[in-house]
Amino acid sequence: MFRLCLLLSRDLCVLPVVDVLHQAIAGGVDMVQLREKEMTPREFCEYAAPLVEICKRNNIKVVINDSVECAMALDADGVHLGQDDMPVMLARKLVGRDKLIGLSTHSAEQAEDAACSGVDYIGFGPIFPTPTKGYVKGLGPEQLVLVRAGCELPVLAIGGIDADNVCLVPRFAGIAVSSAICASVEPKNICLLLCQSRV
Ligand code: 3NM
Repeated sequence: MFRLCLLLSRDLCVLPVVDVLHQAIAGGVDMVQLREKEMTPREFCEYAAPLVEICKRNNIKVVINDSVECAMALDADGVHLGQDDMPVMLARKLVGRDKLIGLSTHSAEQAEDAACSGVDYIGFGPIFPTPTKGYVKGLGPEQLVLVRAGCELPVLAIGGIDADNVCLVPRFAGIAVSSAICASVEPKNICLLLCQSRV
């Protein structure tokens, strides 16, 4: 089970991305997802390779958003898939049993389907509205209770979570956070605050 996943996106960062990553690790993140929607695979691999190394050196799990190919090429710990990405069964064939596969889910039904799909964890959201992915409405933290009822996999609540509203997210869920950490001038302190809410 993961407590705090940093969704690291370069364009959201106020500080240099490597500094954000180091601070987030110092602040207690236990998983990092590298999420870049605008880079070519070549740009992404060059950008991501040193970040993957930093995570490995610090024993932090690192997963790659969307691209099974890049995840494998970079020898990341796994891949995080969306509902429209490669089917989980096929991704598993490629990455093998030892790698993590995460899946984004957006309803209790999708979470229930994920339970028997062979993924290692699910993301569930958006919990709150968030400009990061253009969601003007959140599903609400109370939906996580329904998710838990139909799916025993580790769940990462995602979407609009920050230091002020994290207390509303049930503690059985880990959290995945992007802008509240990346866009902060003090990522370490934000991570410390977010982690405190999970104990
Ligand atoms: N996925 P922030 S919400 C990438 O609901 C992503 O599946 C979501 O960024 C989902 O912490 C989201 O800045 C954005 O809101 C998360």
